[in-house]
Amino acid sequence: MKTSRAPVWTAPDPQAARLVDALRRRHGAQAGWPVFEARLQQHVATLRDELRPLHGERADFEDGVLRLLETAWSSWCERPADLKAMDAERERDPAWFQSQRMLGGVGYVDRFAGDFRGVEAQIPYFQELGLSYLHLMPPYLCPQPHNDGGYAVSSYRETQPALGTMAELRALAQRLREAGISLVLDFVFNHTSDEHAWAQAARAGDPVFSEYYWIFPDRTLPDQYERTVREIFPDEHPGAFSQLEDGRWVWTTFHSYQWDLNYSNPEVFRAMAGEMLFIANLGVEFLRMDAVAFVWKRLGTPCESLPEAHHLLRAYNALARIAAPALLFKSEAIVHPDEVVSYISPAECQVSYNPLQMALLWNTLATREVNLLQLALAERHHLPEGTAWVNYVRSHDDIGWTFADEDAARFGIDGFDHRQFLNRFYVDRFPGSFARGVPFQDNPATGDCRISGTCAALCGLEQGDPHAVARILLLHGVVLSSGGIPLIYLGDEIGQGNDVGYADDPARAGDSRWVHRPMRDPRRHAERLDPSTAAGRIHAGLRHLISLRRHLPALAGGRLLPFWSRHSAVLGYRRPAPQGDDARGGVLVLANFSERPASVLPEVLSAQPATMVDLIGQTAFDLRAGLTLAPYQMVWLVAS
Ligand code: OTU
Repeated sequence: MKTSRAPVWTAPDPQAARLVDALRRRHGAQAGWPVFEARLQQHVATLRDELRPLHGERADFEDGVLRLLETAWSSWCERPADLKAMDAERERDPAWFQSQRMLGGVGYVDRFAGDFRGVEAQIPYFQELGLSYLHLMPPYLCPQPHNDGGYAVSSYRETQPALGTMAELRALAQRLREAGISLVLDFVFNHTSDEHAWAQAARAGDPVFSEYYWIFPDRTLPDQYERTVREIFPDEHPGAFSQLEDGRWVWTTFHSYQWDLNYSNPEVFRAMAGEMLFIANLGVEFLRMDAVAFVWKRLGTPCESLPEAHHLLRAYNALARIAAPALLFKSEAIVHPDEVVSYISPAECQVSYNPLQMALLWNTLATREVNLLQLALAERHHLPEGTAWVNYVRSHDDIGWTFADEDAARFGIDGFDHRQFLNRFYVDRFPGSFARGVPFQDNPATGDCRISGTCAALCGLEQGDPHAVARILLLHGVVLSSGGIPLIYLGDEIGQGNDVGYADDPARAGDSRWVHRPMRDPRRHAERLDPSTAAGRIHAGLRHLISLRRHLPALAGGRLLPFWSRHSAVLGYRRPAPQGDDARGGVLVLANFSERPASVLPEVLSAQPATMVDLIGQTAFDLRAGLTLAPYQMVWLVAS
């Protein structure tokens, strides 16, 4: 991505120029104007172009864009000076998040630290781990007790009282920033909770706010839509709609208390843009764009990843470039890999979860065959300049088996059957499985099922499997070395196990994802410094990998060259040196995904230097003799 210092010129697009002129007439004399205008000049045409396919046919389209820009201007006026300074800094160095020092952590405010002040008190712990990015699960006001872990937002401008005040959240963002940690929050923009003021007005029959959602008088259209949309949370309600007390039906992709917003109404985009910029001004540096695939609907389609969903995201992005340019977007699309990448570009979402790598890491542990993961690294890892993967082992969500069936078919694997195997394996219904997961949204009608469970539980730590710690470190080792921003689900760094108690809490019982959202366990946290415990071994192993990574420039950015080990259980890839392609300065990663020793033959390694040193184990290898990896061993080899 090129650094673009905005030249002052009149936008060639006459409509866009008219918009700038109109705003200049109103605000041109004010202090913040020149900087705002420079960015406006640069992005206003894009903003308008992205909105045109959505709302361009309306007579009041231009007026609507002008009102949107008024929102952007007031938000810019309210943006604190230190964030404006960060805006300029990030524009000068747009590749800042590609550093090998970037490391993410994610957790719930209440479950990890009680409240915002509690999180603040954990900053030294985050620094000990090396975090530079902290994603807090949605802390916004939400219904009680059912709120989908915060993903049902009742107000984007209020916090859950139990977590603290908005002022405390803002202060936390600042403390984190001072500690070199970027705050990441969600923008839950596909839906609001049914307790949001807009939803309450709609429920009461207000015609203006009824247009904010997809509300239908009867089942005629819902029935037609349901012919082509899939069920996301079938445990809670079948199909995509829920019935209101007055008999009308509202679109609820997720729970019945999460109402999908109607972006075909330009008022919705305008209102939500204001909420987004409000969140940006809290000091948020990455916005996790929740459920991006679902934001646009059209009859006769799956209503997922429609072209308009991309226009929407790019319009939000253009607005951010104008009024909060330090803000970057992270896409959350847990869908087919071709669709996942369609959201990733500097103009749309600069970073994205990598659900394919995540799912295939678990697949590889189960099968002891690297085939699919190796193929994904070879063919699906490369991203456009200026963007990055967020690689992760576990998140707060379930594991869905989102690999492409056509990829699996290349190895003679049937996608459907293989998913059935993986589900059985991870819920311990397969002989010899080491995993102790739980099914999520098991749908007998379609055979779909996803998996819940903590990293430790899925790796076999609970029942004392002797390889569990090595498996946990292996998965994290790939995430830490394959490029992009690694993201640790807080608790996994000490091997926290499943929280089976969720089933006794009526607020959580219906959602098995709570099994892997345990409260922070203070005892295990204390054990992290004790090498005789599993927590201590995991924590020390991870910290070792993290500190090695910080000093390896080859692990910055996302460039990766696949290395075919010719052993079915050994994953391989090279991270080339930042300059040049020679082996010197680069890192060769080899990882054994089985509980048996695995040998890579000398001829496979013949193009590598004769002697290489594994940084993890501090061992030199004579590659001319081949290389034998211990069970679940990973090596990061550099030329000696
Ligand atoms: C996301 O996940 C969040 O991560 C979940 O925690 C929320 O419950 C949900 O949105 C609603 O806000 O289905 O199981 O394919 O891409 O959007 C997780 C669907 C989910 C996913 C995703 C969704």
